[in-house]
Amino acid sequence: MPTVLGLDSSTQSISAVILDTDSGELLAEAGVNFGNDLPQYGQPSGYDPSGARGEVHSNPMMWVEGLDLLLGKMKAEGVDFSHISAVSGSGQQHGSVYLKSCFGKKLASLDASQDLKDQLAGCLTRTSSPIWMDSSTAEECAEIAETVGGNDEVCRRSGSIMVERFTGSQIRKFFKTEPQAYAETEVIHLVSSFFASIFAGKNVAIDHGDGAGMNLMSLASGEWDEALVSATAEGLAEKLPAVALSATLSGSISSYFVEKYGFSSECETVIWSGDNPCSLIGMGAAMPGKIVISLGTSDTLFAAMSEAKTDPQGFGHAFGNPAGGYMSLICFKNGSLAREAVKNEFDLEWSAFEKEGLAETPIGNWGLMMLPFYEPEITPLLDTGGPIFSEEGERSAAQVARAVVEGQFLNMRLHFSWLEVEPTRISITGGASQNDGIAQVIANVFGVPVDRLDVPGSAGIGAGMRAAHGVGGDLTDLESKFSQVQEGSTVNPEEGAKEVYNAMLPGFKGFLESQSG
Ligand code: XUL
Repeated sequence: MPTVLGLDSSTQSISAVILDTDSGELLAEAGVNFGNDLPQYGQPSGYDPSGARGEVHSNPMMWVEGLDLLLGKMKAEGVDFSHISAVSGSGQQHGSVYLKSCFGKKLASLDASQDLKDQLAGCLTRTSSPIWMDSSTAEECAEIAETVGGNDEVCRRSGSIMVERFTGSQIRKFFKTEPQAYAETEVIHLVSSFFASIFAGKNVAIDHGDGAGMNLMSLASGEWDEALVSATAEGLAEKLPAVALSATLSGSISSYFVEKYGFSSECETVIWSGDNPCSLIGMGAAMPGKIVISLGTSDTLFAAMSEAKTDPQGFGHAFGNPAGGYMSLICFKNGSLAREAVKNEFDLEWSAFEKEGLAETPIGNWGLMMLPFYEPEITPLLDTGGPIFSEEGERSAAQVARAVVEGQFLNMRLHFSWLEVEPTRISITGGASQNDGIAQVIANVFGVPVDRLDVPGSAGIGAGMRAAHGVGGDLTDLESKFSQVQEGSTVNPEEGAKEVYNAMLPGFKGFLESQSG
């Protein structure tokens, strides 16, 4: 079994893991943080903070420069890329990159003595990429839904109602506002397929996992949905790459990586997927039965599904499962940035969110509830203009620290019921999952044990596992090696906690509804 490279291009960073799929060892890991390592782009959290009217865009050349920086750093640290048999990756979902016809030609003849950024910058027709945090396309969502016959029909076709952060409405907005640049666009990639193309040295396909997050793919057939594509923008069918199974091989690695970083010219490339589908694999949740909560810039809850189920309320989504079949996904925009906002506002350390910190306040916070929406929330769709509390008055830092996490997970519990699964355990991943206090609140709110897995970043590990799967590796074997519960990491619910939250939930629901207008 091979040594593989898994990359993860996320909102705030790009990182890599090298896995030995024989021994189950993590051979190397490294990362580049866009804010810290590439401050010249002025995007401290990985996106342009000056976006107006809900626009959130990133500079795709910052991502590309991040990749060169990452591989250069690893090489300088002595990492030998020549043993890697296969590479794949994970991209933040929904973000899109708009390219001229020269992109394909440039990829086929990249010069290893120059940087990717200098060679590819001239191929963009749109210098910025709308990303998943963007909420500026309500109008376009409504237009597409109306053309296709309403949101129920969009959901039946694509697995989700029209969603502002999904790629379709973003493409329509570009088509309407910059028709000339749209016309010059030969290909529109997702973050995942953009990077996959760079590695393969040619334009490659979008996979079913990430493709389903565009409001353009038919969930039933796994092909582009003609009605949705033509309702989105004129001539779009010709600008979309093919859509393919996640385990699709895309040929040997581009000579750029062979010459510059020492990869073997026989290293295979496997098409990339979205971060949540990759995390599903990395968390060992490819088969139905496991619920995963990922605590990142966004918090997500996902699980494999044996059949494609859709959320009647429209907040949840059905995507392709990279292992075959489907997965559900619910995304909460106010994840780590909201927790961080509380930490910064009260000048707290993360330890304030640990068990000892949260122990200063009781489970249920004396009835204090918070809608922890520092950014307009997407589940549910709600713009409260900042966090709001159920009670007026003075609040201690400890109370607010508890309130933000309780609010986040009560909201999550309220919005996952359409999956109709009664979890018996939950696996958690992402930066904040190592925080015992936050893990305890999750266990208490859901009333089940919470496991931490031995994987440092489930999207990157999942990408590596997908690379191995693409060249014939067995997913069950890979899961047994890379997706094990970290010893001693399980957090059990505290006695009586679930009852407190059961009692709080109707009040929390009412509080949310009172703000929805
Ligand atoms: C999922 C979503 C986010 C991004 C974050 O629908 O929008 O989880 O994938 O990278």
